[in-house]
Amino acid sequence: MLGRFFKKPSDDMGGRVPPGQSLTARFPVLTYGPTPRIEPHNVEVRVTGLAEERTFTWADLMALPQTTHTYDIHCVTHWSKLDTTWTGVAVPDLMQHIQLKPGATHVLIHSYGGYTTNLALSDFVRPLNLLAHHYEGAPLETEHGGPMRLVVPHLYFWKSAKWISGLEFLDHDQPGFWERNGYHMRGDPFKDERYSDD
Ligand SMILES: Nc1nc2c(c(=O)[nH]1)N[C@H]1C(S)=C(S)[C@@H](COP(=O)(O)O)O[C@H]1N2
Ligand SMILES: [Mo]
Repeated sequence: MLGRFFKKPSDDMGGRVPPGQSLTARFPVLTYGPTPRIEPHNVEVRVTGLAEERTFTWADLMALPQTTHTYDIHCVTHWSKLDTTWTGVAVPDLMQHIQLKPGATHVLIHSYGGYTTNLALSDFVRPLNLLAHHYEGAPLETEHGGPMRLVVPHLYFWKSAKWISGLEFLDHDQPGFWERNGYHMRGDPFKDERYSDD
């Protein structure tokens, strides 16, 4: 059944397919729990914790530089998808408007609906990371995290929080939803960092 949609790469596509992953041309939806439906004009991203508290409205985010990137994504459930194109606010551009407090080393990403995931600042503040609102040139579908999701392409896709609502800066690493349920704290697909006992 799965063989119809997932094909084992004949090679690793020049190093682009991590160990244990198979390519798909589809775009599976993986959501734990109900799908929150938020109108773009209601989207807010709240900054809390070890940073000057502030809230980015949708208008604030749209007024920032908009960046488009094409790259590969890797889900811990063993599918990878090559050459996905996303448009949104690059995290370093957002960080220009966030004043961190001394000691901040990590960020816990919050989503509408209660999902969370953790990142070291060195994994969060990267030019390829986007607060994305368009996928393949069209507004991001609700199921895939629209109006706005994080995309962190160098880590497994569970780090790419859909329906992003907040950034909580911390002086320690605090596990998010899947990390509390056994997933790896970092999740580098090229190191096969799937589960916390790996
Ligand atoms: N808010 C939220 N973000 C989430 C999830 C979720 O359940 N809720 N699932 C994660 C997981 S496990 C994966 S693999 C990707 C799936 O994104 P997709 O449904 O667009 O393929 O979203 C991640 N972000
Ligand atoms: Mo996932």
